Amino acid sequence: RNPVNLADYRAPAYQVEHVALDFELAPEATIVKARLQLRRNAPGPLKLDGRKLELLSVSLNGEPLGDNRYTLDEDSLTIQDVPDQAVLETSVRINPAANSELSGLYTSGSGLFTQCEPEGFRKVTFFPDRPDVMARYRVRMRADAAKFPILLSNGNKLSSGVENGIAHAEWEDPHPKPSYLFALVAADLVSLKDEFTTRSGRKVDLGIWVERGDEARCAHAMGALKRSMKWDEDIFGLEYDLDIFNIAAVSDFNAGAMENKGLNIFNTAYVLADANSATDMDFQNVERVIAHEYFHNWTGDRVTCRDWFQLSLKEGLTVFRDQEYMSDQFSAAVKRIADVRLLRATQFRDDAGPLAHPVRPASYLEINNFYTTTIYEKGAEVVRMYRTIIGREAFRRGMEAYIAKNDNAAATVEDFWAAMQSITDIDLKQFMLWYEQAGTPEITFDESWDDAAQTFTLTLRQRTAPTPGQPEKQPLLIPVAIGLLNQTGEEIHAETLLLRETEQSFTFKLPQKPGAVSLFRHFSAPVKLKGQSRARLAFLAAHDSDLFNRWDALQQYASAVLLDSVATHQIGQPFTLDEGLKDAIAATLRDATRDPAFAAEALILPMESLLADDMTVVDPDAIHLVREAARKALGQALSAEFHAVYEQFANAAPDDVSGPAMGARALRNAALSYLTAAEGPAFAAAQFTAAGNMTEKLAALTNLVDEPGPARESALHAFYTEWEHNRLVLDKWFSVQARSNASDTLTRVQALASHAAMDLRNPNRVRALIGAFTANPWKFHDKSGAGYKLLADFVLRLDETNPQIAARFVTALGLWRRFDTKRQGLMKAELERILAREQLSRNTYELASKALA
Ligand code: DPP
Ligand code: ZN
Repeated sequence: RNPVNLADYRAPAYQVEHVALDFELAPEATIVKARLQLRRNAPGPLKLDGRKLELLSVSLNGEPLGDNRYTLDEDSLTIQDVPDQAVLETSVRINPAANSELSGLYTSGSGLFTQCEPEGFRKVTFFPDRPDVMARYRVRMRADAAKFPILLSNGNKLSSGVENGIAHAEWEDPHPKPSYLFALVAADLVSLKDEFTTRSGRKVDLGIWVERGDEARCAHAMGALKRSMKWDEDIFGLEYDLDIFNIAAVSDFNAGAMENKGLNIFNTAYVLADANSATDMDFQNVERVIAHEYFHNWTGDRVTCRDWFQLSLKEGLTVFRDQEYMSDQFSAAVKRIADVRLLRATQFRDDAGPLAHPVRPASYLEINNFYTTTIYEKGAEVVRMYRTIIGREAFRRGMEAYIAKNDNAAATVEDFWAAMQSITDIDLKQFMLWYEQAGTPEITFDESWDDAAQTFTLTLRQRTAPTPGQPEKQPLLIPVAIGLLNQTGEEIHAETLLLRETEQSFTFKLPQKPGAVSLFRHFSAPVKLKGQSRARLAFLAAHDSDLFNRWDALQQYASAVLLDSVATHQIGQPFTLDEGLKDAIAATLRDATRDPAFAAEALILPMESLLADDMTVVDPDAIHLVREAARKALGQALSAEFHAVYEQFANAAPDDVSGPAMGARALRNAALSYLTAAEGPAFAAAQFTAAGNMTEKLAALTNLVDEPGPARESALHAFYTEWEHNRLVLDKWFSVQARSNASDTLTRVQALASHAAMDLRNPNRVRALIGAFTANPWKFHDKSGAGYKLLADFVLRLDETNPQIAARFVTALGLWRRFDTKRQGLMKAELERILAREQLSRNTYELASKALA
């Protein structure tokens, strides 16, 4: 098992100028003929990637090649002595029905779909399957018209029709693209159609292709697509560049969606949504993912990556773009809060464990293991920091320079950096470290006031802990957005500082001694800020004009007092509610009308996993008991206030998915959680019965499943009976049980694992059960070790069919060093059991071995 290293990058020996593909499609035996126009680019033989392909014929410049002219192994076809200009033709047979990895060409339901990123195209045909080989494609397809009436590929459609029961179609993509952006769909689908006229007047036909009966649930996705197209023109001046934009939805899909040029392929979970079956969160996810994939048309497709080490070049940038889009659609502060919550809960954890890696890794065994929150979300933070450092206007010009310079090319993160550096005088050299150094910097600070000079001095220190392979870290260039508040909480100064040194002081001349400094406003850098006193946090939670920091101060305050309670619990003392926390929650409730969505976020106590991150030895039981005790005590102490909020915000129309309506429901559901903790399941049961949409229904069910008994059973039964035939809703039925705090969660999850509706081939269903279960720290870390065993069993079963999904779950065992010795032993034993399996996939091997190292 040899790693791939960034340092070993070599340009491809041949470029492919044009590809003609011919598909005779059938689920069990598809014939793919490829005609490649080759042009020499660098010294070396012609090496084509190919996996699980049955080679039928190969010819060079029209001459069939005997098997003495090439070497064929499991992964490649190599031909020596190829002229500098040549036409290579191959013909292969593949079996999409047997493709359970869901990469390459595979069957889902009765249709055929592709997923080629990152290395799926090599399972379709022999090809230099690397992103720096960009070609123009022409695709012909033929298939049984009764089963596959719809034949789609990238670009514009040249022709289609039916002859003698055989459907045929021909597509051409005028833009050169890497093979990972190739797409093909052959299925019996129907479409919701619409159109969009770009700002220069190009009329674009839009189509969202889904199974019959699902058309009615595509309206939100279509709206999101048109909003995204307009937004990218308005904000970045980027316009769509083909006459057709299609989206096809598929039920079995490893990821969320895929940005194939002109033909995005989506997990149904990110397309289908109506108020009856989808929660507000689902609606927002559809909006976000539609935007994300659409934005890739420029940041990913027109400008692509030179190699997979540069993955964040397209993903970090495109996540940043979808974050900005979403914050323009809804509340910017609430969006920032949600993004930072995710970053801390997943990326900060990864960064602190054995799987930590830089935004641009230097080496990998299996690239599929690097579609991580570090590449995506930390990558987005890196892009955001450029903007914070050089300013919005300069950033926009930097983006223009980046696109103009790298259009139709395969770029590196240095190219992005160079574009930004080209339009600013600020020295960005040091900024490259953000791509190269893993780990989350920790920031501490000191402050002093000189009364005579009327100056305030802020000293900031940065330190990044060692990560695997990187024992020594250098100081980073960190933008620190600050606000200085006076004694009554009014802002007297705001500025963005650039921290470059390990320790650096900044002095301000001020009319008066500040009351408090608000640091890292709007989370201006992905760092951990340490050492804020509780008094300071309480003050900022009450006064900061930066809404993000106001929320964050309350979170940090709550974390501190809950962790105190964990310590008291561990020495056998009873729980007492902190008065400051009670006051802050009461103030949030009093203020709720001003911004209900913000209030809903502020009411949520820090997640168990986040509290765990701040403990030297994680005690999942104590964390859970304390957090629940706090929820209950707050619900009791502020009963009248929670009731009032619950009543006051009951008026949003069930099918209204505007920001204010979603905010009202979020706030109400936050109150419901406290009311249930304090007063039992009556409210949740009533809400379950009265619910007018899925948001209300699922929130009620989430509260009901925590308590074993008839209320839970009848609600689960009713939900199952109503939604048995809707896969996406049935996923919710699985995950709500896997997330439950009830005493019998483990046995229920075990039973659900062999439920008739459990489907190992369907990644959404597996994630709904196992992904949700690992997000339930109290149950997953049950001290019996049963949770670990259940997970490892799944990893081993899935590894045989879908290694990409299997490997993902290994990360849940990666943090074993953080636990007590008993749990450590149990977690390690499961990792060792996984590694002991013969024929383990490269995916799972890489993560399990790194987790143990
Ligand atoms: N490239 C995809 C994305 O949009 C992942 N499969 O993130
Ligand atoms: Zn993406």
